[in-house]
Amino acid sequence: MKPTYYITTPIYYPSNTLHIGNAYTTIACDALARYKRLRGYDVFYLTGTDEHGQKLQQRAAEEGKQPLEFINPIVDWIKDLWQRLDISYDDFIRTTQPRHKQAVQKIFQKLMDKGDIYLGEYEGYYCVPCEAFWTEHQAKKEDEHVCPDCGRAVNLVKEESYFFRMSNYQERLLQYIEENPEFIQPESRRNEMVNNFLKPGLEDLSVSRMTFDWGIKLPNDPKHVIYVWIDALANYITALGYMSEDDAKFNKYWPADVHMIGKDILRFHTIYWPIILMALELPLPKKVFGHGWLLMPDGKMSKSKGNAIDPKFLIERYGSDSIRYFLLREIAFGQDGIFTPEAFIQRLNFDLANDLGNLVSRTTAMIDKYFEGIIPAPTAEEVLDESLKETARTAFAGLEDHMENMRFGNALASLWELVSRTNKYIDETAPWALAKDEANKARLGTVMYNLAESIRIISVGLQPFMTQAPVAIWNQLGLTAGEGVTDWDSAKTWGKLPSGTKVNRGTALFPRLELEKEIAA
Ligand code: ME8
Repeated sequence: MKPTYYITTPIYYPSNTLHIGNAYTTIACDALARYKRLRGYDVFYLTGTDEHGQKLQQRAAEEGKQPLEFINPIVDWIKDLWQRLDISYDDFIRTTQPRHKQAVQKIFQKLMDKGDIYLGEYEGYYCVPCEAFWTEHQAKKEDEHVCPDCGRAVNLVKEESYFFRMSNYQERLLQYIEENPEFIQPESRRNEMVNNFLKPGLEDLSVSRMTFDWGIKLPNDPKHVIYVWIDALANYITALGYMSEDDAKFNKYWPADVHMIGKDILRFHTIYWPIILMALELPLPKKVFGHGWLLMPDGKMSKSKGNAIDPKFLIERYGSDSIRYFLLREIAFGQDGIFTPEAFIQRLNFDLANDLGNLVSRTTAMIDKYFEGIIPAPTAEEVLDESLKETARTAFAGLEDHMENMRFGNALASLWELVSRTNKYIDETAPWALAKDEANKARLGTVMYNLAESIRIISVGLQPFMTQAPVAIWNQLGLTAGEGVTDWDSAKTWGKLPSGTKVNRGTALFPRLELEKEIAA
């Protein structure tokens, strides 16, 4: 029996096509899901779309469409994006699917039956873009009322509403967070949740709306629709079949190992969601990781700001591997990071075209030139080779350690230590000089073997991050992917590359780009 690993992305609002900020979360989850699979876990990777709520109903109305008529093409666009980015999700949940709606109604009913939800009247402020409730005190800013999260105008709402008794669970949640320091990550975000939201005390949460109808209706009071955040958060368990006839996946994968989200929605995931789970008497997710924002030089990337970058444009022009690499390498996961075209092109040129791409093409070119394309056997090792092998060991161990702690950028930096070390090995061994004297043939062959073997190890380590480059590298090394040569653990033993196979010099893995020309595009 393999150990299980359940990982989720937020479910995105299909109110618009997605930008690379949304893709960032999904790419990070994909890297982690692939990494865990490579390490032998039975992974369940969930993503999807959050399709109810007032914002979506309004957006559809603006376009003169029914909600689903408006949403469906966007959901198709999103699925197409994930396909182009090689996202290896196991399930895609849409909150308008019957499997989800039925389970959410049952969840709501269960909470009512337990007495956690009661009928009352709501009076306060609502932010439609964030789909969030705020009190007078929270929303007041000088002589107007705005959303404390996004700064936009809020609406005064007064309507009959069902309420969830959040305060009943406040102490338990506080205790849980204190006893489980790993639960909310990074640590600074945990302190913010505890000090700004939990300690001041929780108010009962309004969990139904009456003034619009695009949502899941209350089982016994269909004038109300269920608050979209309760509906949305439940996706993490409804997708596994919780409260359905087939709950095998739920029993197998819950609790989630990690909910990966942006820091903007941490409050919903670390306060509302755990409290709902406690009320349902279910175990809490092991970790909620709130990563930072992808910023543009003029602030947070967002559709409404008009500074969003279309991921499909980037994929078309640079390929999905380059985008996946850049986002994970450039931004320290957990912190904010700025996307600039200059930084993007430079990383592609320096790390991918020069360091990695050149290493592969120089190596296969030399094997072609000196050994008619056949990878020689290593028969003349020298002391110098030990340092290359040692770097392979430490770089790979570093990669694993960083991945275990979701430090994607450091993980890639660790792998690139081996890339750099291997490039340096070419300079140190000077194959062109060895090639001048037939007496050095065995040494030259050993150098070629070591280069190819080092590249093999790099290609194995690349697999969580890139989907095409590893395969292209195996093809160029004449390797048939499989157990013993491309599986994760094969990278931990030097010498797994078979000699005697023929390299295939292909096209450059990553073409060099002209900065000026790309920025103009
Ligand atoms: O909040 N940088 O959906 P959403 C990094 N439906 N990540 C970003 C980003 C940026 N500039 N902008 C967005 C919702 N994101 C709810 C979620 S979950 C039960 C319901 C990412 O479409 C980040 O992961 O607004 C953020 O949490 C998510 O997109 C919000 O997507």
